[in-house]
Amino acid sequence: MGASGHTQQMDISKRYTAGVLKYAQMGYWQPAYEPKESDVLALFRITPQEGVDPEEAAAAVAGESSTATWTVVWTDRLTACENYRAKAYKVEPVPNNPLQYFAWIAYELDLFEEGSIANLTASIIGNVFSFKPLKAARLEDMRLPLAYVKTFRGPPTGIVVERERLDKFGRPLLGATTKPKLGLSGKNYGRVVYEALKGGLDFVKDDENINSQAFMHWRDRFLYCMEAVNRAAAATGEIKGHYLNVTAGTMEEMYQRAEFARELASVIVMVDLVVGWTAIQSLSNWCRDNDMILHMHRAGHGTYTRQKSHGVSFRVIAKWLRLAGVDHLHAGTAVGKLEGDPMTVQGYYAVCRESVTPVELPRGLFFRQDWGGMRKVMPVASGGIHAGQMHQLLDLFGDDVVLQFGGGTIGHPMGIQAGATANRVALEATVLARNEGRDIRHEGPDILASAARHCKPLQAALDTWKDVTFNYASTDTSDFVPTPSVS
Ligand code: RUB
Repeated sequence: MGASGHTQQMDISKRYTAGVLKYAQMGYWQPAYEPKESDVLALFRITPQEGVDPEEAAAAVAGESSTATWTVVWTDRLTACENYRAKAYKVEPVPNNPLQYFAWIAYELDLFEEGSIANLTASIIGNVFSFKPLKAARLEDMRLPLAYVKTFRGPPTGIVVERERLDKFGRPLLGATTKPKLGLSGKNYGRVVYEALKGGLDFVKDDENINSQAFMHWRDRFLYCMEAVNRAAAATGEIKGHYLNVTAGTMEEMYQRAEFARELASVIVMVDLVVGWTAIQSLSNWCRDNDMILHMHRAGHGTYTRQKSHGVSFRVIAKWLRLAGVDHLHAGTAVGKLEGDPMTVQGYYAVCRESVTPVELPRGLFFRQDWGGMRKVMPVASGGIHAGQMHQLLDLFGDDVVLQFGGGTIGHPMGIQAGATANRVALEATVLARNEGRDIRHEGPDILASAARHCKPLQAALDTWKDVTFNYASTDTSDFVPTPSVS
């Protein structure tokens, strides 16, 4: 593959003579190469154009994501080019998909600046996704060598310290996203927050698109929300929080908002993925210096993570975000309104929570990833879930997760406090049953029904939402096992 029409097959002894060589001939296909412990590894799913040899396509991805261009350049010889060239070392057909191939690529560690996701991504996903000889490309997974992992600071707080600060153990945390997403005034917004926290939730959350609009400027929101947090904490004796979204148009403005959140004694701030890698790393540093939990809403990710043939898998985004340093990360529900195959989603949770993420093909994990003691990220399950699914959520995700019910709290027929109480009682009943050794996956509906006999809000939640499902086939499923979606 090269500039089509001009491609010359040249004698390899003339490697540095001006002209066009295949990427494989330029040294980017090395099937005998054995990756080193210190290499950055990437697995791409590629769909070559008709007639393009998959090994050449893999070499082209290696070339364009490291040192190559479309033609020979003599200036290669001014560098340690044999080292700096990425090496495509394996190509294999994707199971049950004759048009696609997995291409395995190794990168020398020297190619990357320490502690910079911006730099890593500029190489790995910089050019290759627009490359004409490929119909499509997707970054499926990465292995970051320990030496590189240790150049990042990771989550500012982490799961263990978050639980200690909040004094909440042995169960998932409960949250809710304030609804409607846009339009409430500060005072009404604060009321929603108070009701949800007082009713039993641990956290309430700004939505991704709440920043500082005319109907509610950010300072009003922060003031009313923190009044709600403080009143609910006083009324319940529990530590409460509201994720104050500091997303803004400039870094200066984000710092200003974060600092006001700190002055008001918030335990947590929030930011949207759309602010970009450098802004995320800077805010993470600020959170570390200010003992603040950082909640990450993955706004926008579906534009490039969802389709299996093109883009970047969310498992890779989750790896980058753990390095960049977030404490909470929206990682999917498997049972709610948004895309999420159950095993694929469990793979994201493993990226967030394991000390060493193992290879598990059915969960989409292609590499063993040693996190080198880096703090763990609390995954957040959010999007179209309700109390009647509590047993499924606990069974799928265990304790270290925030379960967030926005509509499933605020839309409760008896009011917001009742909605929160329904979720808290459903959670505690299910955790108790699990701890007593019951099979919550199968007995869950009975466990919830008997808890509801003593809790009218839970009964109303079960009655209202019992038939609601989002039973559509997932698009991002494992290539290695079929997994039925959970409704
Ligand atoms: C939650 C909601 C959030 C999504 C984001 O509202 O819409 O913005 O959780 O998705 P509700 P994800 O609980 O009413 O559905 O968590 O997958 O990034």
